[in-house]
Amino acid sequence: MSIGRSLQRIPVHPAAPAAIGLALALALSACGGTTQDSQDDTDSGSDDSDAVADPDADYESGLSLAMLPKSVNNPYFETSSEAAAEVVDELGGDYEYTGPSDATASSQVSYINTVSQQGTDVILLSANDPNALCSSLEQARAAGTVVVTFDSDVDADCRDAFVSQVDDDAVGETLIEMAAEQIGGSGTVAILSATANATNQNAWIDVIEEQIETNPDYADIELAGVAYGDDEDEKSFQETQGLLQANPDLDAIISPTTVGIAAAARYLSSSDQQGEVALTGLGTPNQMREYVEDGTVTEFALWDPGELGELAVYTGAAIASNIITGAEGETFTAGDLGEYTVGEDGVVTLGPPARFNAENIDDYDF
Ligand code: RAM
Repeated sequence: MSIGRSLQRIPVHPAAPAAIGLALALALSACGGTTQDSQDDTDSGSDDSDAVADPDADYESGLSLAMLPKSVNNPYFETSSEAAAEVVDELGGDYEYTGPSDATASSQVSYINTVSQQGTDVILLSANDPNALCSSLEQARAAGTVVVTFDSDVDADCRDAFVSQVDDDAVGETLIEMAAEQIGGSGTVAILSATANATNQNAWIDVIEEQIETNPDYADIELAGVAYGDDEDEKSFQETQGLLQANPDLDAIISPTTVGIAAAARYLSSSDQQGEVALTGLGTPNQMREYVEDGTVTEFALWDPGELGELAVYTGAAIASNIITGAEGETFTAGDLGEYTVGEDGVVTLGPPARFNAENIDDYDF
């Protein structure tokens, strides 16, 4: 999928918070919390080890899907959820968005257990840890629930498929390239991450570190360290302050989390280091607009979290409908997003990231 095609769809999921919040609330109350009887759909589910993919099959109607983000109250996941709810509606299914308020694996376990015990056909999960959720996910799968991770994966043995936003290398390379561009190719950078065990964050940080160590373009860049804001606004704000105090010569902060970059931008915008210390990373245009306008941030990147939510729904529904099993090479059509092929280890990848700056940020609304 090309960037252009991907981004043309963004206005379809405008983040008009009041209207969407109301629509979502109505949709969720109509679903009654997704309590589909586990006996009424014995065909779907990953425990069916004899499942054979039928690429010509239709999506089943009446499927129940639950999205479990890393934590609720994060605009990134709310955008994914709003778009996911629309697709589930189009497919004639039931949808629930549920999860903890803190981004920890231990808090996610009880939500996984609950939706599984409710007989939910498909769990769409952004994981706070690669391994700690595996035993509850295995129980869910044994009970017939299809487990699709999106955004942040678990160990490949614990789920049926992973819907990746972007290839990890592309994310890490984009992040270090933006930072290098913004500090003239040399200087000290620090990373403000989310939680220490988040699979996606750690994969991207690994790529940044490897690029700094091995890519001659970044020979003059030094990594001062990594701080963790836990995808909490206040903690991310304080960690930004800590990074700046501990590294008085810091040239740039890379924050590969939408929560972290917004909090760091808020800190920098009212500090005397605004414009002195570059800030880049992964953010939503709506959260970052004011900081691009006031000169705190030059450029950052992201993908469309709405499309990520849509693709997660189609992937989960395709497995639950036996259109695919999650094996490499299988193909399925994800509505208007088009055709996707399952890659190695059951990974389905949305597309490349896009960069946002003063020239284009007003073209986006999410
Ligand atoms: C935060 C979360 C999420 C990540 C985005 C970029 O919202 O950490 O997992 O993908 O940022």
